[in-house]
Amino acid sequence: MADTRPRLGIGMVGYAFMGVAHSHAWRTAPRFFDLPLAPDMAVVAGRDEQAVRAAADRLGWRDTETSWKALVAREDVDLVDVCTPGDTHADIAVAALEAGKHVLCEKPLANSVEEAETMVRAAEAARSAGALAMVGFTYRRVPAVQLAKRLVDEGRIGTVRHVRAQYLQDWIADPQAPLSWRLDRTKAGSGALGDIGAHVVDLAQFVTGEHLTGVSAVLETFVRERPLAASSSGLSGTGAADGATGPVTVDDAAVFLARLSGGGLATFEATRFAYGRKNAIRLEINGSAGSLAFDFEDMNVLHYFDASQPAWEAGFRRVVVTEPEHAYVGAWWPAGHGLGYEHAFTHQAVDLVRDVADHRQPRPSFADGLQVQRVLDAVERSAADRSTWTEVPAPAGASDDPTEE
Ligand code: SOE
Repeated sequence: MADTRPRLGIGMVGYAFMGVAHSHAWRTAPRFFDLPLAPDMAVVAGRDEQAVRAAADRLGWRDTETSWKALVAREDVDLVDVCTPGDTHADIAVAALEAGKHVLCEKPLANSVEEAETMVRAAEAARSAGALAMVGFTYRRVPAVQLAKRLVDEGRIGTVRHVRAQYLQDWIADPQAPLSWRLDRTKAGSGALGDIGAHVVDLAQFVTGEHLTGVSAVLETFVRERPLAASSSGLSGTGAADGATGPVTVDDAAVFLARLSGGGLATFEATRFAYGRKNAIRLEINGSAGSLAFDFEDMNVLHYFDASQPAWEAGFRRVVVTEPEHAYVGAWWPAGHGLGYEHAFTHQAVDLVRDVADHRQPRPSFADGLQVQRVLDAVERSAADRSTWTEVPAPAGASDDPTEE
């Protein structure tokens, strides 16, 4: 039966991990959700013609380009999906918005506050011409996170006193893990801070409805030299090249305190050195009337403590967030069957298509992305300012120099 819905031509730039996740979302969204527009996976762009052609065949894109500028210029592209490293987000998103295209840009929005501000200005200018922009903080669209926000918004935990947010991974805890673009400041902008810290900053602000007003931070790079990946040293195959190494120019871990606009206190941790933690996004919120706790490694569950319970029966309630009443869940499986990492990307695509059809500003907006970028920048400035650090004298006979045995 012919699809009578208006077409929404999608053009995606980049086809690595995020490109794969976004492609899955564009393929899946119209099959599980009623959409007012029909997403058309028109074209994917990548510099290597043979590789991008193979990616298009594998991921379901109709055509390819080897230049993002050519993709942006195409008449059959209405929305540009930016799935590239952070050093290209601003150029691609601004060009697309100026060409009147809608934009979905992966997180973090940019590699600097200045770039993010430029992107916000372009988004504001483009909106008057009908083009809309969203930044891809997908974890907001996990049903358990949506439930957490609903409980906060309904006052069920009262005034927020504490937020405890962690994003723990371990994929480079091995010093022999080779260099990648994520460890190169010129490409990634920062390390764990911008890659995964950005997610928990956005989550904390989204769920509480508050913003961070100030931070005090430490950053650390534990492993400063790493083997070059064979592919980047001109050798064939993957894995480390023989002996060649290169510098790590980003943080391996970020730890910071923060104050929230509602008066509460927050602690954040983002690290890629937490052996055993693969993608552990943990958010605990303690309020004046209760608490919430979420762990992405158990992503279909939200723990809720209602402080009004009588002491003899009080305890955290383990809510299995798989009922049709829960956000997005009704489109998927019966209660108890659960969702995964990829579903939040599909929810992101669904909401963006509906926002475009209704000419509604998508959230998180580029302005939301700029707020996160300002937090990241404040963390880096705080970490660089040792004047706020209070030394503790080493115990007698001990050294506080980590390089000394
Ligand atoms: C980091 O390893 C990463 O790939 C992030 O960059 C993504 O945003 C997150 O969804 C999964 O982990």
